[in-house]
Amino acid sequence: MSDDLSALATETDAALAAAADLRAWDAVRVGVLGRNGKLTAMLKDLGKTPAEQRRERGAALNRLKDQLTASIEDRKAALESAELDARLASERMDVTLPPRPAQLGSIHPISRTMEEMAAIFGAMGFGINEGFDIETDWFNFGALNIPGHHPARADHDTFYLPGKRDDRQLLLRTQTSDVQIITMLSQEPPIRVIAPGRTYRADHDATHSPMFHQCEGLVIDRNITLAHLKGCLVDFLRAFFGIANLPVRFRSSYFPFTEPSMEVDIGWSRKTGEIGGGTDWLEVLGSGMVHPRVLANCGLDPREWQGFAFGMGVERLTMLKHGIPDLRPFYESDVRWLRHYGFSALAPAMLHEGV
Ligand code: 2NL
Repeated sequence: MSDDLSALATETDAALAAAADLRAWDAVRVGVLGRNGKLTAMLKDLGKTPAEQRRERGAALNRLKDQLTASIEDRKAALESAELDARLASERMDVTLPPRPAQLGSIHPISRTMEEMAAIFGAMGFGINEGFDIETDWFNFGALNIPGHHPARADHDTFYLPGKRDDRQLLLRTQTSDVQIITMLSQEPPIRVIAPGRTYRADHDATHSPMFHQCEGLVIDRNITLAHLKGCLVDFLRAFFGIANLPVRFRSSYFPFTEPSMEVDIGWSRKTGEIGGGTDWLEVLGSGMVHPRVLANCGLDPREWQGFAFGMGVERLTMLKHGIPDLRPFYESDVRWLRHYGFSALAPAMLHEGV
């Protein structure tokens, strides 16, 4: 082999050995075999070789080309396999590491209280209806016998919305009574329904949130009396608090949509906070016989149909049942608070068997 050919062979082998990755390898390949590569140039120059040496040099160049092509391909295979080895080493998974603990969610106390209300009233034959957070002032006030000038409209610190529906002012509902109005308008009596949901009042301090939850209930049938109301609510409160002999007191009150109206108190100890013990009374819900004008507003003849209704605050009952002292964390989504007061998704809503 002539000197220039063996020099190229030596030089190429050294460059291939020095190529640390496929990019460097490709530069060597192009430098030798590419269009402007050294070997390509030698082949092009074959024509300038004196005729008597041309045959021998041509054969030598072809052998060199085969030899270099083979060593270039060998180097490529070696680099590829080294690269794969490096990836396998760096991406290896250590199956002996302990698993990361799975984060289990929990049921929010508000949701759990509403599930319990649904379970207890459900067992008494009540269904659940849901209305809309945005209502007209007719469904929130007018149908409930609260006329435009009535002070209750101001009491409720209503969020009014720009815009109207059916020529009626839009607002965020201040209670879930809209649900019962819709139920009476769309469903023939007898009716037994509860309406849990979000309600809104422009009121914000340590004990009031502008968004909170209420659960109202409605029963309409023939010959419904105060005795039905009292029996139903005493049973509910005893089941909800899980205290079979919980003292319950009905105290005369006033709501525009019920007549007569009664506030409902349970026995507790102001000093220890214990529900069912002590000699003090704590107001927990409002109730009454549905006002005849409300029945008439919903197309029901008050001489044929009577009923009772009640309303309670979900946050308030949740705080009392679980001894939660502050209203604000209910809406702060602090996972430490939720872990402390939340409920396992697998624990069913309590029905207090035997109460
Ligand atoms: C309270 C008092 C109450 C009602 C809500 C009602 C609904 C219709 C007709 C008559 Cl459609 N009444 N709801 C009745 C009495 C009391 O809520 O203190 N809630 C937190």
